[in-house]
Amino acid sequence: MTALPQERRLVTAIPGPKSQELQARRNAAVAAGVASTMPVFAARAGGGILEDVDGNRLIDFGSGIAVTTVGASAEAVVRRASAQLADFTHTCFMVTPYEGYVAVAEHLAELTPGDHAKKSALFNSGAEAVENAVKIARVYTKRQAVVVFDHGYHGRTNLTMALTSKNMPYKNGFGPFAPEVYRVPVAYPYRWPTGPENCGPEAAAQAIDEITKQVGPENVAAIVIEPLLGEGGFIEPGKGFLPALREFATQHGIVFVADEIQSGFCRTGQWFACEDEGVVPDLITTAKGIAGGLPLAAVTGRAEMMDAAHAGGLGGTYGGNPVACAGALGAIETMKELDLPAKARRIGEIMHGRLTAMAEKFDLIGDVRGRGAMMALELVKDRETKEPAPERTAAVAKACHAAGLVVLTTGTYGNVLRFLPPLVIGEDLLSEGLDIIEEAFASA
Ligand code: PLZ
Repeated sequence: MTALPQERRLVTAIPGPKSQELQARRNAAVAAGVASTMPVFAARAGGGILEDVDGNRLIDFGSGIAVTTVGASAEAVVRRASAQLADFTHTCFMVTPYEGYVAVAEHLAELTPGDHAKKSALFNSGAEAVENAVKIARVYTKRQAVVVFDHGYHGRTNLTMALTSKNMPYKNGFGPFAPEVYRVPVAYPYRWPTGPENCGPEAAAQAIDEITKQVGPENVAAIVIEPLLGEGGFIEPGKGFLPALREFATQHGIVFVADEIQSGFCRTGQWFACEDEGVVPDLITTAKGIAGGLPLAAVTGRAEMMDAAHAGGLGGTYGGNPVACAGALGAIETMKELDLPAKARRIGEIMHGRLTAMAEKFDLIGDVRGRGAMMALELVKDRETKEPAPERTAAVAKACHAAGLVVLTTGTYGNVLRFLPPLVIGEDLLSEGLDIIEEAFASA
């Protein structure tokens, strides 16, 4: 296997003829409900580059939605997963277990916040991990209510649709949704009525008041929150918000669940985003970055909570598949060897500097935010009214795509450009990607 050259290269228009051919086949064979950001078909990917079937090489600022943190063909992931493939693909951990699953659980206990005794259960997708965190919290507390937040995203299965705040495209027409889910305000500094300074404590007081008055803390099994909200628009809750909710959960015997599926595994410059304010969750859900692109997810948490479910109460045919576990061991090895939390902080520094400078030049940019390699721009029609600018956000993204840069949009109002490069991207590619973004703003 030859290494993929780490250079942007455009040899056709985007999409090229081969991608267009595949797109026609796709339109005939693949359900319309499954959409794609770009109509460009992948051939190879690695480092900071994604090569398409026409030979174009795109700079990757998406990582397949925050998954390929170590790159899409990291040496240790490929080596370990390939060896595992040759040994055996599957036995089912619930039939005859294997070491890789145990080793991943051991790493999760070591890497996640808190020095209490921890255990893990492995699953296939982020949504499945969140569903299982709720099952565990309910069986442990013998309570039913689950509290979630404005702008929160937790998945597309029935329960996780209920936990997710945004109707289009995630929920519209797909109800009825699971009961006993309660949504309260989140500390969104850019849009907090009294300003970003007061946002954390005020939003926490409001959320706690609503939980107390509308649900009753004694009925709440779990508070589920993304420490840095992903699909909602890369919202960093105002300082003090997460610690206040953590404290409230402790006072009332509520299980505090950090959904670190998007923000975890080095992405924000720490192993987990909740470390930023020293918040130690009871349960933590992980997926995406955990296994270098192979499908794996986990719930990790306090041993007494994780052990609350009866034997046979948790599981699934493929959960903790041996090839995915081998991939995770390769990804974790890479993160440690290359010190990827430090790499994410370095990426964050470079991006923050460049994006802040762009915000001084272009009025369209209302807010620059994020941490590490999880950065975003919120685009507004008017800086006073902060009216969201989703059409112009789509236009800037489209201009980036045409120039050979993969970028994603996000946010409740569809007006956020988000940047999630692989942490192994070279600094030259990183700044070239930022040049493309700047040019896209200039032309928008
Ligand atoms: N929790 C915080 O970010 C997945 C969704 C993409 P799955 N985010 C990307 C889409 O449009 O489907 C996510 C997340 C957080 C849960 C999930 C769900 O993870 O692996 O997609 O099920």
